[in-house]
Amino acid sequence: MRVISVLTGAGLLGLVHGHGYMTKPHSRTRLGHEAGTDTCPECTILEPVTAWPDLDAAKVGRSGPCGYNARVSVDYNFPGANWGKSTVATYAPGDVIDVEWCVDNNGDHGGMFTYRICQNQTLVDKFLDATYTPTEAEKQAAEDCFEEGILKCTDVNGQTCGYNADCTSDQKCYRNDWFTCEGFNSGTRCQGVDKAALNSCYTSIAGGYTVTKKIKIPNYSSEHTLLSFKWNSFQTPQVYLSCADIAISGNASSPAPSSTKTSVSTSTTSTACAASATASTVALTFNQAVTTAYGDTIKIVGSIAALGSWDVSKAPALSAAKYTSSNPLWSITLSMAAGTTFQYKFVKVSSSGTVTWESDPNRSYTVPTSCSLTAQDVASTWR
Ligand SMILES: [Cu+2]
Repeated sequence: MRVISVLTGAGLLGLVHGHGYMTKPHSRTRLGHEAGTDTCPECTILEPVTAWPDLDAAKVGRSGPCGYNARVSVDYNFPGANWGKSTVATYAPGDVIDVEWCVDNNGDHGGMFTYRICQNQTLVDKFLDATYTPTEAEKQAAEDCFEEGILKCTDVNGQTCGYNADCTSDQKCYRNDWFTCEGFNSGTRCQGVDKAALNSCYTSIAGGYTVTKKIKIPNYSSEHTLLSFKWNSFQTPQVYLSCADIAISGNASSPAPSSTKTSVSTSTTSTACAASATASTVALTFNQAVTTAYGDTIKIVGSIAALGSWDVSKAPALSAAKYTSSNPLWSITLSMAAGTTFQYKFVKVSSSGTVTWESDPNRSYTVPTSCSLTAQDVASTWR
């Protein structure tokens, strides 16, 4: 089904209308595109289905929780040559991370979206075996598990979580645990979330806009699991699904080193602070000014596991949500234990995979241990 009024005057463009897919962390779909296998990553669509106003009404069918791109006949529900065999990011339970998807300029259908983790490893394992294609029953069982494991907007402290302007309070879409695009009828739509520049992320049809939100990693650990993205379109009977392969390990809320505690307790002014033990972690926001070309990604790689242990493929990527031509800012917020010391650099990864490192020496940083400090900005410029 297509919306005829949109097609009027749009001609053939309407027939190839664009859509969206998860870009950060790198979804299987994004990796498929970057490997040249998938010429239209934003075209992984479950259709036609009831997408609105009941967000969970649609059965996933062959699309499963990770998506099936019928245009290029790629099933993302099992590992392919260039995706799914290893994880693209490692997080700790309780981490608050930036996640991003990309909406095409010609297929911004409005609606609502969510990110999910299924905590049934037995179910998820069926999607991690390159030699096995999950059945539709297994795909639906996993989808049901993902629906139980939504990572609520409201779980992230300080994040604004609203209701969708196209949803009325008597409808099933009236919920703020999912994320909402701006109103479709108001014209701002999903691109209104970041208000990012055209081509701030890659789509094949009309250029993409980033859509960035924060999620909180659940208290769960797995060497290899899936983060599933689901976008329910308001305008069209379509649902968009993609998955990223991630690991969850460690403990984000570990207390500061005991040596720090000892020194704090000797100070009379800090005694109350030590007792309340508030600043065990600090939300560090790295704002890196760096001009990039279309398709580039900026990552932060460093000496600790959260920064990939100097492995660029495991390093977290920054978001270009704040990027403008006059203020080329890439940023990321990472939750780190107070007192942690590490070295790092920023790297630029081109769309072809070429990695460019910042010049020496390494940057270094120690997470502050001040009791009242829970968030800290770290600004820098590419060198
Ligand atoms: Cu579409």
